[in-house]
Formats: sequence, structure tokens, C-alpha cells
Amino acid sequence: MARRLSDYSEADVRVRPNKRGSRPRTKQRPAHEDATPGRVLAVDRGRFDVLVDGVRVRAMKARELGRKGIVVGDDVSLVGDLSGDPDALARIVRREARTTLLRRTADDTDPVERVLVANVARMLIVTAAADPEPRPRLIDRCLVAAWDAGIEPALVVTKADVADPGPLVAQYAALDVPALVVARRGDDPHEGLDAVRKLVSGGWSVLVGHSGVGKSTLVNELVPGAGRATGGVNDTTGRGRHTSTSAVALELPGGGWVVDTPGIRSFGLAHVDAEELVGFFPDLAPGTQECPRGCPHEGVDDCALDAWVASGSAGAGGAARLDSLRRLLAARGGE
Ligand SMILES: Nc1nc2c(ncn2[C@@H]2O[C@H](COP(=O)(O)OP(=O)(O)OP(=O)(O)O)[C@@H](O)[C@H]2O)c(=O)[nH]1
Ligand SMILES: [Mg+2]
Repeated sequence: MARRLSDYSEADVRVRPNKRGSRPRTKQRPAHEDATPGRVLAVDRGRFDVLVDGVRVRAMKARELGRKGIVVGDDVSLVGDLSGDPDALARIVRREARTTLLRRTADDTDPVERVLVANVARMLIVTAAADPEPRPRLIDRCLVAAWDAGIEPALVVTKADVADPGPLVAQYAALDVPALVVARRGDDPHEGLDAVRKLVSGGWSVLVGHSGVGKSTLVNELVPGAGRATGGVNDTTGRGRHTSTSAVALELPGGGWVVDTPGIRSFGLAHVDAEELVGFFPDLAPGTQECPRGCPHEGVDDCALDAWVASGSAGAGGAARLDSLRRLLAARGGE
């Protein structure tokens, strides 16, 4: 019997079979339930070093991951050749959920985020007492980024043999953040290294800071045989030479991992909510209780933070910290 067009229902419409078989094309990707878990230790031009059951495996990203970023510290799942042979190349088919994610933007209004590292519990903000000169505003930004990401920050002041680290440490004394000082005398390893070793032992930590502050030098001392290249500081500009060019995770002899990263010039915080910023200055935040409702804490005369800092409630670094906070708030306005 002939059917009229109106007799057809949508259920009759045949899905065009795909070229490989009769199964309709769906958005479903293969589940790769048999994939093996691993953690990314290094990323270099589209190739990844992944630790799989104690073996270092080279891998590339499977096409199905598309533009999904994978960074040092990421937990991933792999298929393919996991032998770790020099010519073997496995495929990363999945990126697992991240416990922490350290991000920054080029400036405070830039929507493009760069992910630095995933799944670290601690951030060592490395600053030199001199050569290059400390830049507290960068430290303040790193602190905000760490707390925003749920990462425990600590300050490590290097080159205490070159200049007195006291004033810098005093500036942060009001914060509940460990501040460690290290100095190098002659060819010996850093004085004060034991405290750093204790701080990073067991977990995953990332070292961040300007170029030339001594991140890779510290990593080489913490991880014998790490072989990270180090570079001097330019005599004329006083700046580092950007010796390290990519992030690498290295295993500590006593357990735990440290991630050495390339020197940064800035730490954009476009991804951090302006309303939350004050909360990431715990030495200042209590002072806002006396502020008028809706106080922007910046560009107004009746903000209570000025009196809070003047009374010494925010410690020796209060004025500089308030200046940092206000610059961050102003930058939000797109200045
Ligand atoms: N005097 C002195 N020099 C140090 C100390 N720590 C590191 N240095 C020197 O500082 C220079 C820079 O050290 P690096 O370890 O390469 O610095 P970095 O932070 O890894 O730099 P980038 O990789 O460029 O980001 C090297 O010449 C080190 O020998 C220190 O405590 N005292
Ligand atoms: Mg380095």
C-alpha cells in the first residue's frame, strides 16, 4: 500500500550511516575506559612527559581533546605504547579533574588566561633580596593568585648574602604566610635550604618569581641531578636572562615534587573577581568593616583602610600593601 508523505513520522527518518559502518554519527567519544592514569611532568612543543606507574612516558594529545589545555601537574589518562622506550609515543585521551589550577593573564583586563600549573598544593614565591630588586607588587599579585586558586603560598627570599632581606620580610610579617630566607656563600648550597626542603617535602609545589631570582638554583639544590640551567643577572639592567623557558616537575629525594617555572614579568589577575580582591589581602580586609556601604576602597576619601593602615593594624607593610590593592582595583576599571 502506498504511503502518503503525511504518514511518515520522524522516527522513520533514516540517519545517514557514517562511512565506517552502520552506526549513526554521534557526539559520543570513545570512553577509553581501559586508559592508564599518569601525571604530566613536562610540556615541550606539543609533546608531554608523563609519569605512568613510575615510568616516564612520552605522549601527544589525542585529537579528540581538541584545544583542551594540558599543563604540568595535570592528571591524564593515556593509551598506546606506555613502555617508556625512547621512540615510543603514547596518546593522552583524557584530562582528569584538577584540584588546583594556577592561572594568570597578560594584564588585568585581558580575557586570555594562561594556565601555569595544575594540582600543586603550595606556591613558593621566590624573590631576591637584591639582583634583581624585589618587586613587592608582584609578590602581592602572586599571593592573590595563590589564595584564589586554593594554593598555600610561602615567600622565599634568596640572595640574603647580597642584601639585607629584613625589610622585605617585615613587610609581610602581618600575614600568616611562611617567609624563608636563603643565602649563598661561596660554592656551598644555600644557607637556610633545610627549611625550604621541609616546606616542600611530600607534596607538589611550584616556584614562581622574576627571572634571575634563583628558582632553578634552588631546584638544583633540592633535587640532586636536576640539571636545570641557571643564568646570571645582566649587570647593566639588573634583570634576569630568562634562562628557564618551560615548566618542569622534578622529584624530591625524600618524596614530593617541585615545579620549576620560567621567570615572569607580570601576573595579570583578570580572572579574579574585583569584589573578592580585598578578601585576598587578609591584613587589610578587617579594616573594611568601618567603610561606608559599597565602598570601592579606591579613589574615594572616606575609605576606612587609610585609617586602618595609619594605626599600624596592617603591620609594617600596610601602606605598600594598600597601594598594591588600590592599583589592582584601579586596573579593574580598565585604566
Ligand atoms: N649571590 C647569590 N646568587 C644567587 C643566589 N641564588 C641564585 N643565585 C644566582 O642568581 C642567578 C640566577 O639564578 P637562576 O637560578 O638561574 O634564576 P631563575 O629564577 O631560575 O631565573 P629564570 O630561569 O630566568 O627565571 C644565578 O647566577 C645564580 O647563581 C643566592 O642566594 N645568592
Ligand atoms: Mg630558571
